[in-house]
Amino acid sequence: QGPAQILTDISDGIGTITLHHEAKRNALSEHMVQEMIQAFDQFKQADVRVAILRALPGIKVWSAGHDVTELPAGGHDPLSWQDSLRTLIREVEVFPGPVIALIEGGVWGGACELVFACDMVVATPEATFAATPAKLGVPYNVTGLLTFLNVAPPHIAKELLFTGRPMTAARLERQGVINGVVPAEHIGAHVFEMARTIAQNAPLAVSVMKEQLRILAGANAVSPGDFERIQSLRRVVYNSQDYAEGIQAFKEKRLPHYHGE
Ligand code: KGA
Repeated sequence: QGPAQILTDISDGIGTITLHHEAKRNALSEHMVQEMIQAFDQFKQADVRVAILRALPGIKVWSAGHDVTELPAGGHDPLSWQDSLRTLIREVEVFPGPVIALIEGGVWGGACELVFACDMVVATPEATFAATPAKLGVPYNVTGLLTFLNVAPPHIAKELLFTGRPMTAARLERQGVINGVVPAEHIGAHVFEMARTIAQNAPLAVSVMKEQLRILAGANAVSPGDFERIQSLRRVVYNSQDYAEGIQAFKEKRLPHYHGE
């Protein structure tokens, strides 16, 4: 199994998960994701009312996103239902209490979606957020795109997804995508205060509202035909040479050469 890649803490009904695999820039490996799922289970048993998802204070990279070495080389859906990132995001969405993301440093790719899938997001002024599927040639999946569309205005979601460039916390706060920007020295206290306020409220009311909001946010009527069309379009992308090139280039630490085929 190897050493733990996260730290957990429970106090006053508030559970904290701290990403702690700095050597790999907190990439969301299968290993780390399994540990996070176990932590959420432990929080449920301990009647945790609010969860906080963070990395170590002062960190430069909050998370580098999906562990690219675990993405299939080609010919397979890189973001299928059982994929570790997808499993983790569902876990956050169905956790009975709110999950607050506390962000210092850069947030990349799948980690950007994970953070946007949290119920609230507070970041330091230096934090940045990048959605990278276009950089790697990855056909992002349907619920994944919906996470972006449910929190960001369409033009901002598209700028994130099409450019793959990091966007500042200040810009995302102005757009209402994240809840607040708080200097590093105060962010811990700020988020704990937010969590304490929620933890003092009626847990059933909070958790049932969260579940209702989750169901409403996913209530998009896509016909079976449209869904199959989306899947077939995505299949063209993950079967392409460009997808294989994107993953290979990452592993070889070089820029990819894309040809659109
Ligand atoms: N997956 C696997 N390993 C990773 C990784 C990732 N996403 N990101 C970094 N690493 C490894 C890297 O290979 C190196 O390993 C170590 O972490 C330190 O990275 O020491 P090793 O064995 O060589 P590095 O690059 O030296 O650190 P840095 O100079 O501090 O730069 C940090 C950043 C975050 C800027 C850099 O590591 C980076 O660009 N990482 C990739 C970010 C990214 O594009 N993520 C998107 C992943 O895709 C994704 O989530 C999806 C599904 N998507 O976009 O669709």
